[in-house]
Amino acid sequence: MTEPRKLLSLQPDQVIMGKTGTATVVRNTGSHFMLSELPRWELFPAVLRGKIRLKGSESTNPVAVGDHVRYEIQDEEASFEHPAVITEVIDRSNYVIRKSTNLSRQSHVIAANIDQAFIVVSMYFPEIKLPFLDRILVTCEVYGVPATIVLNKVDMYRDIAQEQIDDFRRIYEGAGYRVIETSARTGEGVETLREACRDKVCLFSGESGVGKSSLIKALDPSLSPKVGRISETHLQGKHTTTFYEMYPICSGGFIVDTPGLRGFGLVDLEKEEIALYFPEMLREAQNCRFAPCTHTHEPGCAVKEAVDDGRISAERYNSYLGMLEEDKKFR
Ligand SMILES: Nc1nc2c(ncn2[C@@H]2O[C@H](COP(=O)(O)OP(=O)(O)O)[C@@H](O)[C@H]2O)c(=O)[nH]1
Ligand SMILES: [Mg+2]
Ligand SMILES: [Zn+2]
Repeated sequence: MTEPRKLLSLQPDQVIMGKTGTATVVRNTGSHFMLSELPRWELFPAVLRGKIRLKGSESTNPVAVGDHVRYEIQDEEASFEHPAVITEVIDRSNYVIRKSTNLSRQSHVIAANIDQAFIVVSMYFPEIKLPFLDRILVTCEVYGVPATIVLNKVDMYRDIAQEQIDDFRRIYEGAGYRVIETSARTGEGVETLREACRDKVCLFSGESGVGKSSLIKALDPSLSPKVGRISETHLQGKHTTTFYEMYPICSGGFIVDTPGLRGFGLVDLEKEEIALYFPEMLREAQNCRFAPCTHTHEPGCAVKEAVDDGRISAERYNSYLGMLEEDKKFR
């Protein structure tokens, strides 16, 4: 909490009861929010003022974890009896949403103001599916959230799959993404990951079972195991009962754990827009003869040329073609 006001230094008739401040939403329990003035980790309860609730458009939660809010408190310190009142949500730099799978088309903001997303994958156990990874990377690009790929469980398959690991790095580093190899079991790469998280608000996402919770515990053993409690199946078709939470890492930085890859729904994209969110295609597309270009059949397509001579990986290009095809299905 903020420094107590020095009430004693004021004349009695100048005493102002209550104060205002700015803080970050670190938890949403349903009945109230917990705020902290990051990077300090001193939580205090807060509630919404009615009008913000009304402003919340089609999203089921107008205030999300990661939101920067202004608050007012009546007393010296907020308490559950007298919580702080959130008076304003400051404009978000970015956010990720999850669309409900039912027909209501409602969306739920998972987290806001994310500095870095870590997309956790494993080459095996569970076996990686590149088109799924590419879809999540596209989603991050659309949301304006910088993504880093974490290739976890390397202890389990490095001996048998070094070549595949090298290929994986070639594909994704070539596309412009950082790849960090880790093992939550042996601790390999954990220090690198810790550095990448330092002083940032981070989002961990990835298929169930890839080791997100294990990595978070490897980063900070004091964090509670309930980090990974939200399961993807639990979320299907629901949109109001899930609450996300931010966890402080002792070495600096904050993590929001999210459920599997389907956890954040694909955004609505027009066919012509998809290539804009493959950074390496965007780079090459400037040299296409026609604009717009779908990069499929057009003569003088610089993207296809780049695929042919290996500057764009065939795997990424295939994911792109798949997204063009399945476009409608993912809405
Ligand atoms: N060998 C090995 N197993 C791991 C590693 N990371 C996680 N696991 C195991 O994989 C399983 C799933 O891990 P968990 O952290 O729950 O995955 P989450 O669903 O992504 O949160 C657990 O049995 C972990 O012990 C790793 O780096 N190496
Ligand atoms: Mg988990
Ligand atoms: Zn083209």
